[in-house]
Amino acid sequence: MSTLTERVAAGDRRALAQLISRIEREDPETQKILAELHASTSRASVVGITGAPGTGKSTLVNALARAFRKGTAGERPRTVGILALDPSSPFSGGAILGDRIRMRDLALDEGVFIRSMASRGCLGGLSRSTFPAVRALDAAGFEMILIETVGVGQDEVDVARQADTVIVVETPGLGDDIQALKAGVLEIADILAVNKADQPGADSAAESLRAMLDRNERTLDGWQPPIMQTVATTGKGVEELAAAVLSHRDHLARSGVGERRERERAERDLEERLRARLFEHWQTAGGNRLAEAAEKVARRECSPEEAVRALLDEGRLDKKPR
Ligand SMILES: Nc1nc2c(ncn2[C@@H]2O[C@H](COP(=O)(O)OP(=O)(O)O)[C@@H](O)[C@H]2O)c(=O)[nH]1
Ligand SMILES: [Mg+2]
Repeated sequence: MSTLTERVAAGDRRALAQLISRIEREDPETQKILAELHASTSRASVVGITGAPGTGKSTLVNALARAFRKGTAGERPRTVGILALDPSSPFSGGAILGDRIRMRDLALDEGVFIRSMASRGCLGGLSRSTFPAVRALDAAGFEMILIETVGVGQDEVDVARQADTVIVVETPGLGDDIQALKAGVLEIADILAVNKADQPGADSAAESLRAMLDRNERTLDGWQPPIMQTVATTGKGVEELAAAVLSHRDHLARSGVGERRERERAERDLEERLRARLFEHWQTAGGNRLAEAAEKVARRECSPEEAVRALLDEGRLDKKPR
């Protein structure tokens, strides 16, 4: 077992930071380390926080982390890992002073690990390194893992798939704009937070969201997504939000939905890995004339069906799939 594995499993923060950097660089060595760490994972609750820029996600993540650290409503304090996938996040240093000050004590807390992950302008690269980073945080013993993602695109949906609980953050004053919300947003929400509830229109925003949720057809798995009002800057409503996250976690455990999702996640993950490996295998077995075949298909010299048959013959796998 590599020493980095042992150090991460023992909760060594520097080792954890190193491992996440390696994950970001897609260092092939991380495959082995993550494999070794696998048995130490799966104690953490993964919470995705998503919503449009400026809705207060970073501030809310900061406030939520404090609430979990303190322990709310008879709950014990928990350790918190934060992954900020938002390049403008105060966690990444790009913030106005007041926000940075608010985050400072958190950064000094030994029970909190904050990491911002750059996307390097590579779509999909974001979520590719996010999941391994979550595994690393989990293996290092962080109990609540908060992932901040910006906007709601495919990346966010992918990240949401990896999360146990998704909080979608909205703000008051949505008015009719709320109709413009992408349907996908509500589909992934386990909890809705109307943040900036100190501003006018919070109640009506909450009502509109409720109406939309009720119309929305989705598999609820026995869970009715609560709509919480929060003021992230003062912490108002944040303990309640933290309690809702824990109550969703309990629901996942009690109903068996959590286990089912974990199995489905593992299956998707294995399928992806298998596809990649089979493709590699085929390529190294001589199936490297993809471009040539594509040209023939484009020139109508052969059909895609024929091309695939020929390509499979070229890159014949030792064992044919049954
Ligand atoms: N009035 C008010 N401002 C807030 C609240 N939460 C966050 N903000 C402010 O909104 C701005 C954007 O917050 P930020 O957390 O960076 O939003 P993000 O882009 O969604 O991560 C910052 O200036 C925050 O101080 C809130 O509940 N009420
Ligand atoms: Mg942010």
